[in-house]
Amino acid sequence: MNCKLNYHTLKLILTTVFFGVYNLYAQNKSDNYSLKLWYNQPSGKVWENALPVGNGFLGAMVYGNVVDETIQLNENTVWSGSPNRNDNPMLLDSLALIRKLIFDGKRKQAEVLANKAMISKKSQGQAFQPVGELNLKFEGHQDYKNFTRSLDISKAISITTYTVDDVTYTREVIASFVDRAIILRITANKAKSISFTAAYTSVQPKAVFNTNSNNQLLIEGTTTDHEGVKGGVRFCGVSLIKSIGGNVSATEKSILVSNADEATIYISIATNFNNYNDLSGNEVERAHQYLNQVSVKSFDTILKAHVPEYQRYFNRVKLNLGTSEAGKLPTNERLKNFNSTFDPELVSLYYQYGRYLLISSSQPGGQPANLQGIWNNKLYPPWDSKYTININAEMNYWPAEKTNLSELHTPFLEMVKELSITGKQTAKSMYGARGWMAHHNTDIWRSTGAVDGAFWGAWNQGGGWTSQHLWEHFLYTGDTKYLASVYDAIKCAALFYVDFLIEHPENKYLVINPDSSPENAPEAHQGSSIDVGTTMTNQITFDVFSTTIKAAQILKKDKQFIDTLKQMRSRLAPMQIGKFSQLQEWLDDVDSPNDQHRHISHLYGLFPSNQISPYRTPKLYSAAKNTLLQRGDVSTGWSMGWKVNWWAKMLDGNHAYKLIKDQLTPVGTIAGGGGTYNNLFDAHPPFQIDGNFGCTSGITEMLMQSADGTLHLLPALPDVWLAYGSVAGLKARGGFEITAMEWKDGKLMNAIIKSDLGGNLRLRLPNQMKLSNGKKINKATGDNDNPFYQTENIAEPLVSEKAIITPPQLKATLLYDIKTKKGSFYHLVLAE
Ligand code: FUC
Repeated sequence: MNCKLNYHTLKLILTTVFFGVYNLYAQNKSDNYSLKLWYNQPSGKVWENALPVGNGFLGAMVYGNVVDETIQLNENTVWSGSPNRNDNPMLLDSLALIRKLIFDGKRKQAEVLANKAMISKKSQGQAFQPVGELNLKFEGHQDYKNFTRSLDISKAISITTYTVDDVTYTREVIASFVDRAIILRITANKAKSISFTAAYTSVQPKAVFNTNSNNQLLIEGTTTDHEGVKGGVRFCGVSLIKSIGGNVSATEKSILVSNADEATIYISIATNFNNYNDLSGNEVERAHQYLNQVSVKSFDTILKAHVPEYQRYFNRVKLNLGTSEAGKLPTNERLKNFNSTFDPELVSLYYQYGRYLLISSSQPGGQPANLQGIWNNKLYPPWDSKYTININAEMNYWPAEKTNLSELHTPFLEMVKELSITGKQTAKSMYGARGWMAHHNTDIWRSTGAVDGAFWGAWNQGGGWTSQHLWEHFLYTGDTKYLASVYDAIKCAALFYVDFLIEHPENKYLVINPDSSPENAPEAHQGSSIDVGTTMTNQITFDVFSTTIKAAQILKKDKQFIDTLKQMRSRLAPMQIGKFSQLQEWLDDVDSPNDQHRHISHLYGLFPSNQISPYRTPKLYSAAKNTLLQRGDVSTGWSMGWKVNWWAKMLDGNHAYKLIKDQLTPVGTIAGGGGTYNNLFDAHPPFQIDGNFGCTSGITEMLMQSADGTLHLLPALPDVWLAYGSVAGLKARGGFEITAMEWKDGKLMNAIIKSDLGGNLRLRLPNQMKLSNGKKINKATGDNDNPFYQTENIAEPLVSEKAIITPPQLKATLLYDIKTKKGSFYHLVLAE
């Protein structure tokens, strides 16, 4: 069968079939509202009204205030403290007793002891901190009209315009993706109209402000001491203001610009941070070096390089879910109206905003996106704006691979590699185990100790879960050289489990003890979270072993170790279906059907893992659905973001869409839940970026899934999107790219798939398709031999006598096989 297309035919098809439609759609619009956040009011004092720009190293929140403009500044390595560890080695002596107490059901006593012997006596994790604010004062601009401010996420630029006395002023702000700087240009449509004063302020107690003879504005300081760790990150910010016409002068702490035709502010910030263990850099030299490089260029030159560099990532994915009149209003009004009008463009905007935020907060060589990405104005932000690795930090990276931003996964993967070094000492000193581990939090110092109290901090699966990202990156890229480079971290995550698993005295399963199911506790355990053999932990252990086995097989390594892992894996507890027909969260059947806890950790097996499937494990699928229904929809932002993914995996597009509606509700208007701020930041509340990323991932899972042995197109379209839609550029495991895909009246009409790695492409499709050259596609037969699509056999669940298993009623799908060639495109069209 010759289903290969040559490149030129493909280009033609792409243009006519897909982009033709897309362009038509774009032309029908008077303005490109679809990729813009915009407002008719300044932010005032509300940080969550301001608009974020960032380049992975620097972040800024642009308030768009007329008289007192504020550009709030972050640099990704400005954290409290300095290199430190926070293990509590007392645990080693108490471990046996804690384990015994837990096995004896004395969980409360075990928790008291764990609080003493396990929880860190040192840092509970350090805080991501702001640098300060650049304030611009525009005297005489009180009476303005024609105000708008916007963030164009197709170009990564924020623009504020307004008119005073018939002079129209425009301020443009970018965080350059080429230069390590934030640049702001102020223009006016009348010469000599621009006058303002610029000065830094900061919540950093040790910040010092100055100007120098070159009319540069300086802010320097050292971050704070925190929880007994000396503040050691020195930061230096230098801003240079250049004007065309007029005059620039300096006072002791501010720069004055008067009667200029145009002004450009170049903002550079650097620190002494080299890595988690080394603060020997020179922040002053660095900041001046970045400034010198950028300030010789005009704003136009910088913008001309910035936009394509940003679009190199952003333009890889296009999403069209339809348009409506509702999309013409300012973003805050659209958010307010979303639940009562049909505004499909707000969903595509929110989706692309998730990608924008990842591109802006996570760039190779920089720190991973933290709880607030790279945007924080508080000295001690909620949960320190660090990395919570019992869900939140992982969620940040769910969209990375599938929305075609694979390189942007790297900062997280680098962090995991560093944790595999720091976490080795924790495994040894606290648990007497080989390998590496981490508890539920980490920070820029890659701390791996247990923090915050045993209720939360006794969870010891941070290494296991984060290590799965190393493997996922391989599943998308197929890069064996990369796999070899991270194999040690993958293997040593497993080694920790080999040493730490222990036989349960009653049921003889291999279990983790002490254990917990993140931040939840059943009433039957007297409110104690500390436990043994929880479902999520068993699932993570299963994945850690399975991926290590596969990685070792691919790299032809460690035969004996593979045997050990296989043997131990077979002794893990199976999943269980309890008396309320739910998937059990704990080893004993103690879940309450009224529990609405935001963490539903035992559904890790449904997503992001793939142990529960409608096709392979129908009983577990049925139980997982009951659990989702019992736990309810409305919750914190990230929890709702996770639920969009789960309902997509349930193949229930309408329920997934219901969660999108809950998420796209103005913060404070949904009782007991999160929602969204005016700037489309997700609300826990407070602001937490994971919900943005989780929802972007979930929307992708509604359109395409690639974890269950097949590449499944349109698995969970909600009714509201059935009429028409298209998406281009999504990535699937095994190096497949959905170069274009279009549906109409619920039917998949067109799909062009590129194969980067070759191998069998097993498609699961909602309707019959043929190749564009008229040839039939082969029906799938036997197992899918594509190595990136291998699924694991899951043990039969134990089912309570009281459980009712409802067999899933699934829409019919068709399975096809295409033997693909590396680098080739395959174009499928509807077969009537
Ligand atoms: C976990 C969650 C909280 C919050 C925090 C940062 O502890 O349970 O809801 O998101 O992380």
